[in-house]
Amino acid sequence: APRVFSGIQPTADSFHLGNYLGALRQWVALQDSHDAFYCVVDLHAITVEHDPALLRHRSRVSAAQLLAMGIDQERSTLFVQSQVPEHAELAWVLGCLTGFGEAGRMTQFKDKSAKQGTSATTVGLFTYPVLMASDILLYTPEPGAGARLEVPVGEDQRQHLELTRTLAQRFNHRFGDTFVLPDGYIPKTAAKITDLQEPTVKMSKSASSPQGIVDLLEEPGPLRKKIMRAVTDTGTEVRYDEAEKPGVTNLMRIFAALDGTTPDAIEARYAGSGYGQFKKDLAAIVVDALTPIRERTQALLADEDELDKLLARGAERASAVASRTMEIVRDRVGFVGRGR
Ligand code: AQP
Repeated sequence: APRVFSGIQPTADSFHLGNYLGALRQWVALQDSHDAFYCVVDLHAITVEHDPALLRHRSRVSAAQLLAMGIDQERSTLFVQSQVPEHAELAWVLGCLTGFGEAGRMTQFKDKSAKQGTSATTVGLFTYPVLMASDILLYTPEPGAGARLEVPVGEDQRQHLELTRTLAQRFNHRFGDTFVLPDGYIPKTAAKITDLQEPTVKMSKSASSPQGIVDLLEEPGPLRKKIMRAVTDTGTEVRYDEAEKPGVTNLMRIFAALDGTTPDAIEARYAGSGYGQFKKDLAAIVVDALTPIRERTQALLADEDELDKLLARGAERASAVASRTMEIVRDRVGFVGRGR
C-alpha cells in the first residue's frame, strides 16, 4: 500500500468543523487504502510563544480527537512528533541543503512574520517548512518501482510541499537515491468550510469569532443554537450558489458532507420550504455527527495514562521507520557510525 503522511498542529483546545471536513475526516478514510502515519506536530507548535502546560494538554486533546474520529492505532500509526527525535535531526540536515533565499520566499513565513513583527519572529518559524519536509521524508518508502509517498494538503501548504520535493531531489542528487518524492493532493472529498457569521472567509481558529466557529467538543445545546443563528442570505431559497448565497451554500456543504448527500439532493428536498426547516435538520445532523466524537474524546482524556500508552505505541512504530531512514541519511551524508 502507498504510504501517507500527514501532520496537524496542537494549537487549539479543540479541532473545528473546518479541520474535520477539510482534512481530518480524510485521514480516517485513508486508513483503508494506505499505510498511514499521522502526527501531532508539537515541535511546530513552539515556533510561536506558547504555554508548556497548555501545549501538553492540547497535544493530548488533539490525539484523543483523532482517535475519537476513528483513527485506529491498530491500522495506522498515530504519534506525537517530539517523541521521535529524528524529526529534528533530519531537519538539521535538510536545513543545510536549503538556501536562505529559498526559505525566505515561503509566503506563509512572510505573512506570519509580517503579522508578528521581526522581534517576535523566531528562527524556528523561518525553518518551519524544513521541519515539515523532514516530517514527510522520514517516512519515505524505499525508492523503487511503485514506491509512493502521499501527502494530503490544504492549499496553504502547497508551497511547503514543493520545497519538500525540491529538498528530496537535491539530497538524492548529492548523496544517492534515498527519498521518494512525495505527491501532494487535495482530497476530492475535502470541503472548504467558511465562518458561520462571515461566510465569505474560512472558518479558522485564529480569525473566527466564537459564534462563527464550530468546535468538535461543543455541547448539543449551544451547538444547535449556533447553527440556527448562522448567517443566511436574503431570500428564502435553499440554493447552492457560492457568489450569491455564500451563507446557505456553506451550510449546504456541511449538510452534504455529514449526511453523505449532494447539494442537488438538498435543493430538491427543501424546495419551497425556506431556511427554517433546513437549518433545524442541519443542526440535528451536526449534533448527531459530533456527539460520538465528543464523548469518545472525553472518555479517552479521562484516562491520561492509557492515552499516553497508546501514543507511545505509535511513537515506537514511527521510530522504527524514522530511525532506519536516519541511519541511511547519516551514512550517506558522511557521519561516522557508532559501530555495533
Ligand atoms: N475552514 C476550513 N475548511 C476546510 N479545511 C480547513 N482546514 C482549516 N480550516 C479549514 C484544514 O485543517 C488543517 C489544519 O489547519 P490549521 O491548523 O491551519 O487550522 P486553521 O483553523 O485554519 O488555523 P488558522 O487559525 O487559520 O491559522 P494558522 O494557519 O495560523 O494556524 C489543514 O489541512 C487545513 O487545510
